[in-house]
Amino acid sequence: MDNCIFCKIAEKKIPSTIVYEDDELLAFKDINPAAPVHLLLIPKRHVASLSDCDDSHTAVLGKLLRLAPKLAAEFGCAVSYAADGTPSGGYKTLINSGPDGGQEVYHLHMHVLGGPRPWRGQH
Ligand code: DGP
Repeated sequence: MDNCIFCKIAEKKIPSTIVYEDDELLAFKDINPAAPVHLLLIPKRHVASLSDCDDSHTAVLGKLLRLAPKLAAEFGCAVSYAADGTPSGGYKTLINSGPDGGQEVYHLHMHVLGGPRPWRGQH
């Protein structure tokens, strides 16, 4: 997509702090972090939003979801359990869709937010 900022990031036409890349996915740091850890995970192939996905996106959506906990762990936000089962750590995954969903950039992306609270804004 010509005027898509995240396509340009995926094509390395504009700079970003890339934290993961493979053939289908890219992850980079949010330019305006709302939490100590704030990553954006995108499919490289342009699709505007979750609502624009069809069956051809099922596999890449699964890969996006599977990548989130791996990167969260890499950035110190893994969920872990004490011997008695009490959980600690963790992170939030968030996909905004459409104006009422708070979406600002129309290239599907998943936020991964973590680190000690409080976080900024409504995340
Ligand atoms: P959303 O509201 O879900 O569409 O979130 C878009 C996010 O994208 C927002 O947290 C800021 C981030 N963002 C916008 N432009 C850029 C950019 O050029 N580079 C990076 N790294 N992040 C950006």
